[in-house]
Amino acid sequence: MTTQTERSLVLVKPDGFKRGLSGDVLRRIEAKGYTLVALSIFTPDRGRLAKHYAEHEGKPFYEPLLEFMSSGQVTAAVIEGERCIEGFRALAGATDPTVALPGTIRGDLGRDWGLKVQQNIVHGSDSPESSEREIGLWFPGLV
Ligand code: IDP
Ligand code: MG
Repeated sequence: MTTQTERSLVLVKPDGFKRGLSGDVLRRIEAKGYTLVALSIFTPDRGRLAKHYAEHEGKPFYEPLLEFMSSGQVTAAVIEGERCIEGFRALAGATDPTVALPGTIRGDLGRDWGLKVQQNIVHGSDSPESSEREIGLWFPGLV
């Protein structure tokens, strides 16, 4: 099977950043063998978050999600490697941290806090199209 090198946009969300988990997430990415292409720390603004999460507009967790994601600093990374989009999603684990398997970022480090939005430590692009769009949004100088 031949595969192409691809890139993915990873965010350590404000919950992960506040808990000092950026290093652990980046360590897992590097230990897996993916390359760090770009790294930045910033507080996401609502305008770009609305674009980032446009697919979720209208869902009950949409407003709480934007509120949560703009509540503090994130560590943003562009990572690279063959099938790294799928590979990072596997490292991250299921969206719901309660059922995310042990061994995954969300399974090892996340839990349900009884809030309107699941705080689950990380974001990772879910397709090559999302990745291109999200990298253009958060790292406009890169593409
Ligand atoms: P993903 O981050 O695993 O790709 P998405 O479905 O894209 O999951 O949802 C984006 C984010 O919105 C999730 O990471 C999580 O923080 C939150 N979220 C998704 N679904 C729910 C839900 O049903 N209840 C509460 N929060 C949710
Ligand atoms: Mg998603």
